[in-house]
Amino acid sequence: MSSTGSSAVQTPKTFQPRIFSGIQPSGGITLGNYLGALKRFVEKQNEGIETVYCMVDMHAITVWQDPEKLRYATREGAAAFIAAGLDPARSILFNQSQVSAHAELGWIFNCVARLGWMNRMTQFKDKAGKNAEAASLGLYAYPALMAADILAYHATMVPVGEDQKQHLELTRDIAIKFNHDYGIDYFPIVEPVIEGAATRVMSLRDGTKKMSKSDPSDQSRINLTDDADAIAAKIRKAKTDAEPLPETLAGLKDRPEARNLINIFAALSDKTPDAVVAEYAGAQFGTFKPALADLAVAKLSPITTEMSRLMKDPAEIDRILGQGADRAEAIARPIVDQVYDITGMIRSRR
Ligand code: AQP
Repeated sequence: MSSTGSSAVQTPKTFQPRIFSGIQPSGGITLGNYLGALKRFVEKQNEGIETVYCMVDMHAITVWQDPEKLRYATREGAAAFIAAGLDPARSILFNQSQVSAHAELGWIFNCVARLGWMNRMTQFKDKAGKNAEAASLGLYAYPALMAADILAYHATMVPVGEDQKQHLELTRDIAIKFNHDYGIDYFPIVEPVIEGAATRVMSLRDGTKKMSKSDPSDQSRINLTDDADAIAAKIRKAKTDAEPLPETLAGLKDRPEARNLINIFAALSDKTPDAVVAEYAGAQFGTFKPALADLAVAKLSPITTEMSRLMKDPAEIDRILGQGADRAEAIARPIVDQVYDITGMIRSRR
């Protein structure tokens, strides 16, 4: 019997490998989301690990979303997953709000996370900006809900881009504190999986800023819905410097825009940044940018085409999300029910 006094509670000592990750439908999917997340989500599925992926619509509303646009972006995000190679029969694909376990566990974690921890979250500071008083409480609490997204599945690995590292550390802290406070080894301590050449794709207009869906400038990003001409034009106009490409990667140290384009090339071509620099050593951007544009179009166009085909049948996307939600619920419900037992909540409606 555990220290909670509930005989219903069992202590899972080992956790089967399971991957969870998500994307916000807070706008169109960008090249950053594709290289930092989607592409790698599909690789993980193909490695044969159990994979659970989610359009995190409840995270999206931490900043204002027009309801029709939110529905559209959720379907479009799901279409991007499938077009990028996700198989809804092998992976679980759903939208967060259809599985109430996320919100329920999110509340419990609001009571586990400490204000001091939340105050250190740099993404809140970045997103709330100078007018933090006007930011939603949800934006502040976002990382606790993210911890719930992951831990409601006892997920052990979370592939994300570099920007989510701090939130995953918080997820670990929440799991450790919950396990400690209730004297039970209940939640796994998750491992962030931040790998590849493009863990942080930068804005095409400013190599020190992350490429983001919500950047006011459309020129700052490549959207998965951009056509070949738009992709080529954005790469042609991408900010760079006047120097040719160096002989080695070390030569890109203080050249964030050039480094970003090399990383994008490497990630799209499944090469290392070192190999790409070696290939284009001494080249001017007048040579490198068209090569990058051709590569980006070749890799992204099939995805764009498939996305627009899938978007013609929104009912089919909703059906896939609904089926995924049923499968997600089957995993998360018993885990969250056990949390109620552990924390001393009476559940007598069975
Ligand atoms: N620029 C990026 N480079 C690499 N990975 C990225 N990710 C996001 N931007 C980049 C990764 O994509 C996944 C989903 O992110 P998200 O949609 O949950 O939210 P985000 O990180 O806040 O992405 P955006 O595009 O910047 O959205 P907005 O503008 O709405 O805030 C995550 O794994 C993330 O690391």
